[in-house]
Amino acid sequence: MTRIALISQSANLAYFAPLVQAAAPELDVVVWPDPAFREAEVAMCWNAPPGVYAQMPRLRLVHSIAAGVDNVVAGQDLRGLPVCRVVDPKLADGMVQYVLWSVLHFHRRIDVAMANQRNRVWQRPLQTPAADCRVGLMGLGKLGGAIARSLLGLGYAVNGWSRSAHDIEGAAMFSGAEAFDDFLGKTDVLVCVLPLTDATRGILGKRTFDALPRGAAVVNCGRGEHLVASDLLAALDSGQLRGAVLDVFASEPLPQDDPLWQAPGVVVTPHMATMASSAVVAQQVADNVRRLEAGQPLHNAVDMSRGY
Ligand code: NDP
Ligand code: OXD
Repeated sequence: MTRIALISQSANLAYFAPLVQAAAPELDVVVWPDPAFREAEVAMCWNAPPGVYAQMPRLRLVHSIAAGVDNVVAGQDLRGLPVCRVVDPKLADGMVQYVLWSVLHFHRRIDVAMANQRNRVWQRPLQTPAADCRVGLMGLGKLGGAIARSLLGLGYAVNGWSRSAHDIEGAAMFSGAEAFDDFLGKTDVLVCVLPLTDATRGILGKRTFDALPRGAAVVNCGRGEHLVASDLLAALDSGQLRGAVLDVFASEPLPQDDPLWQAPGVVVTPHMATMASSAVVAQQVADNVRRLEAGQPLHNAVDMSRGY
């Protein structure tokens, strides 16, 4: 009987046990730190404790419960193990909604209206057509591609930046490090939906902010470690940036004393941009375990040479 271990150092994944069991009754499900995890062939993880796979000699598959795999591979010796992620079209729907709300916040100057409300000021902020608002998407994968198409449908000017070249009708496409500054210079609202890798860590920092037009805004829905928070605060302070919507943080929950909570122009949300349903996650993991056992190619396997 194949054993699957639910592993997280920050969340109690026990709620997945009945869902995985329902999707694959033949599996033996255990929850870390139950010592039985050591004999598991499959690790189903969010924020895995560093070094945990080294304690699992029978391990054959690492499966993230999320779209990102950064926190299931960080600090681990993967010894060539396959790593899979969750890809769910409904996940993209949620992200599209969140990013649309963030873009509207800046494009329709809701941020200005809210600041005015706090001072009882009745003043209509400048309103401009969507076509005049240039949204720059960092990442054009499952999520970024869906965001691009939705925003284009609403009339926004969409620029996209990715590692390899893409073609999305109606959007201006940029790829690679050499095109980054050009992309930034044409962006009013910068949206990050990149995966966290060695190449993208800290990418939302001073150099990037300085290359944006003065008064641009930033939305981070990727990972907290994309952002250099001190650089963001400095850019807001100097007026280089007008505001930021932040959904993800290097430390979650965001610590009580973190300056981002109170920074003028910053909206903090608790990693809620989107989430796959637990039943869908359990089904996708169960399907992949069956594929593993049958020697078939796995779905949504991550290319660990590029880190996503
Ligand atoms: P994908 O793997 O489908 O897409 C990743 C995109 O990022 C691709 O377009 C890729 O380029 C691009 N990219 C990767 N590295 C670089 C780089 N160095 N330079 C330029 N572009 C790069 O991922 P998803 O769209 O499914 O998810 C993206 C991330 O969103 C997740 O990893 C996760 O961190 C985050 N997320 C956040 C959630 C939230 O609630 N806040 C929920 C779900 C996900 P290319 O196309 O050329 O390969
Ligand atoms: C994900 C997330 O990566 O929830 O799916 O952040």
